[in-house]
Amino acid sequence: MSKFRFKEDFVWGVATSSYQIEGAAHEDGRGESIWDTFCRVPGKVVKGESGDVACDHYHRFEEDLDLMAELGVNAYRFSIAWPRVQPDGRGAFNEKGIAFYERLVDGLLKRGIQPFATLYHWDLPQALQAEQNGWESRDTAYRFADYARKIGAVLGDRVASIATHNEPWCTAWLGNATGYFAPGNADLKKAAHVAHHLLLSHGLAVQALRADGVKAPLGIVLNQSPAHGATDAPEDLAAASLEYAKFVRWYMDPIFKGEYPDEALQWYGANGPQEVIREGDFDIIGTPLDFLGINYYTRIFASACGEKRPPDVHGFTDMDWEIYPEGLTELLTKLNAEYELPPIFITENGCASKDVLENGRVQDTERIRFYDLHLAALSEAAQKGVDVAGYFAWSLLDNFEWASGYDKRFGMVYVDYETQRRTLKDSAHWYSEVIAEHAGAEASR
Ligand code: IFM
Repeated sequence: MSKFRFKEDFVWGVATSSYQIEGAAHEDGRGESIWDTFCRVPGKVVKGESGDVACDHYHRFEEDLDLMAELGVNAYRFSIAWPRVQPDGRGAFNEKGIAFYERLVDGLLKRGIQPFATLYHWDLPQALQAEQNGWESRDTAYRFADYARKIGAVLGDRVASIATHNEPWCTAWLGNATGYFAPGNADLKKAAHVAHHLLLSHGLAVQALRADGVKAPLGIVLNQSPAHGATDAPEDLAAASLEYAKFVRWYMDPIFKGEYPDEALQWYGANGPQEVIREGDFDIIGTPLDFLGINYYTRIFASACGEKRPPDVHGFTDMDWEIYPEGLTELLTKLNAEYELPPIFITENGCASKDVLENGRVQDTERIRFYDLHLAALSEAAQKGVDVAGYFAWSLLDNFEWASGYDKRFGMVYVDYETQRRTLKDSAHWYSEVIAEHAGAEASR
């Protein structure tokens, strides 16, 4: 009997992204991405690591598909590397790159696993960055829609869904306001312009795919957290409200309400997106969606007087992110009350831990506890009326964790990067049992 209560056709999946696992960075005509460039900048990535080889998934995808089948997942969320299929981000497409994703999708379908594709998980073709400052340029949004159209034409009848972007907040904020991610800009105004063009590109891509008759459900994936004040003092509550407006509402409001939140616009002041917003943009951005993907990891803990650490209730992950499962229920019920939402998928949820492979086993009990707590919180949200359609654990494999390199392990499957040998961790066996129990409970309903 499953303790998690989800709907009958609930989607149980695992997620990854192209640059984090594929490797084969210089093979079969793949173009450079901004992450290839960024990884070469000294000091940007821990130990100067890169996704050049990563999990070598490009060569080992069949083995990885077998692992998914062994886990019993019914869905796999992956991303397509734009520079692998269109090396310069415009013009000619690379047939070999496209063929890789066709093999991947067909391999999933053969194993009864639904392919959930994401078009952009941060690996912008470097040529677009060099020629027109990437997402700072409005034209990049149109280039993205062309690329989306090609993927729709090739894979649109075989994938279970297409998400335009993964976590545009990270692209805009970490890539352009703090410089922590590629392309490494530290300029608030750039970040605001980039965010607007990302949203525009999302709407343009959805419109283009629909115009072409693509039947796969279309959506976007946003990273979200509820925000709490460190205390109940009005200044702390105001800080929390502002962080929520910058992090969550900045993306939700344009998509579902046709405007940016005033509170955040005021905070941006002259650094806001006003110069790049054109008439009609919000109609494009607000094109209706078939689903919303939410990536949930932790909550925002805001204080008016700089950083404050939350109390240690459920502990912290190896990223030093607070484990706060109740935030998932809170976030989803709040969103459900505030917006007209399409069905929701939790498209990422997971934790990094200091895993050790010993005698062929990885006893990642912390990760099991993390998943267990979050699935319970998700189940509670479903009981409270949120239309929860599925859950994707982040991640199938240990992989390249961006600026943290390979130091942080998020996988259910341990990867020995020397040998590329994969080992199912205890959490993988646990997840497999949860999925089987749920299927059993459904069958006996
Ligand atoms: O690894 C990332 C992923 O690429 C996007 N969401 C958060 C994960 C963990 O940091």
